[in-house]
Amino acid sequence: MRRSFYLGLVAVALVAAGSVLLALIVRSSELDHFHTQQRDAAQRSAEQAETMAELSVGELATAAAFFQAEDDLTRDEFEAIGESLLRRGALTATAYLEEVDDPERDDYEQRNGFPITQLGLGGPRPADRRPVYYPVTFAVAEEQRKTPAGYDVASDPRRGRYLALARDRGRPAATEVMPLLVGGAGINVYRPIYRDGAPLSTVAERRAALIGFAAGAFRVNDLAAAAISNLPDDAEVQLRSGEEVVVGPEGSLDDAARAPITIADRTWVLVVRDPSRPPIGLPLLIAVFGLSLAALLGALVLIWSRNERMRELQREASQDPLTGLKNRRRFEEDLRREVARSRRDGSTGALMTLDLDNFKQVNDTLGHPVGDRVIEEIAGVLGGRTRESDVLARIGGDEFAIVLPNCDSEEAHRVGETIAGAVRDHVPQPAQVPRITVSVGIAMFGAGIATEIDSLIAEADAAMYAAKANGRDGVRLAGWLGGPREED
Ligand code: GH3
Ligand code: MG
Repeated sequence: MRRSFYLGLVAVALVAAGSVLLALIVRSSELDHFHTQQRDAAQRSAEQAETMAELSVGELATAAAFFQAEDDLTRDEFEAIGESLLRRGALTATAYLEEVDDPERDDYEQRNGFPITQLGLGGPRPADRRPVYYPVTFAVAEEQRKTPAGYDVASDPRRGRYLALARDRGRPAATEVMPLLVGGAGINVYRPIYRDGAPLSTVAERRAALIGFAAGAFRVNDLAAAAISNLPDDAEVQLRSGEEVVVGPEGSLDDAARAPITIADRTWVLVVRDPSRPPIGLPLLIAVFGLSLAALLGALVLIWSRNERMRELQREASQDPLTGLKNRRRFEEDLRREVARSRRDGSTGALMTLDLDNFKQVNDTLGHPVGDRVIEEIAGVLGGRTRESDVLARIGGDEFAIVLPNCDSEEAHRVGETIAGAVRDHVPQPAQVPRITVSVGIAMFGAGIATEIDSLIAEADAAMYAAKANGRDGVRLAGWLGGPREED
């Protein structure tokens, strides 16, 4: 019983632990799936932003190639190219600035209505070189009367060093995020343009061959907008440059995915956090269901074990510990029930008491343990000679009793003889144990026989003692002792 109880408890613990484990596995796989999706989304978004930037940087290459190939550009040609580059977003602004010799300056100023020194592009034009176009990112006269302001990028130390970097390295350079002249924060990409066919192996050669730059600008907001176009509306997005947040909410986003965005020679990090985490519903349901099942099982195990214990106690209370037969208390209960039933049915039954003959000798000569063993063996013999419906009990030291329902005195006598014969024929172990015999007394009960249980037992005992007195190893019927009993 104890073993089954502990096995039950182990099963309960397994169900509880299993359900919690299953819930955790389901939750972790849901989160894994979610994180993979979030990572893929961040990756896709970064690629999208990169593609947008690459297109623009590519346009710069086109523009650079054009400038490089042309020996010189007229104002009309410049405007046509500039227009096309503006339309395609490769440049944010263009301005054609004629370089004029000093003698022509007045004339130029007169024609254009503003002093060209404002643009920082004065000075004589070298005979062997085409005009140098440094990027002028903004040049417009907002009001007719005002002088237009031009912005010579090379003169700005913050931007100028990226121009120098691009020129010396021979490849596009991206600035850090800075305020753009066209408004908003963003990055500039400068691509160096060298004289066609010039040697470019060393920094010195590249510096000598430089004829200008193609410049592009990306507003970080546009970059972020390109990145988030395929993200859910409620996604939180940051564009980071190192640890600095360039676009998006400050601070770090918990449990977010990161993907690099590389533009020219610089890399930014796109941080994406999708707030629509998978709900905890299913794993919670599994855990609650599993734990409830475990609780139910636990309750069942407890109830079952209590019932088992009760049954065990009942068995112990009605069982003879040596032989496993019914004990005297249980025997009397069963006898009372059988007597009442026989009276109801109008049938008769027999009570048989059996006492081993001279059993004391076995104990005295071979010891109590051997005596015990013999009692057990005889119990086995009696069990083999009784039916399922009979009541067999050990009611004293070497005394047994059998209730035979639905039988008359003749049949009872016959059964008594058979049992006595079986005991006599039994060869007890070990070999030194002498053959055992038994004296049997029988008293009848049931229809027409008014007898209390105690006197019925006393009658059977008396018959049994009569059998002893008659030389033992025999069967006696109670009716033969003191004449027939009174009928009801
Ligand atoms: P009788 O033929 O008159 O019955 O003689 P007996 O020697 O069998 O004597 P009696 O029935 O009066 O005594 C029963 C003996 O059985 C007494 C005791 O030594 C022995 N006995 C009683 N209970 C146990 C038991 O549980 N185990 C063992 N080994 N012996 C028992
Ligand atoms: Mg005896």
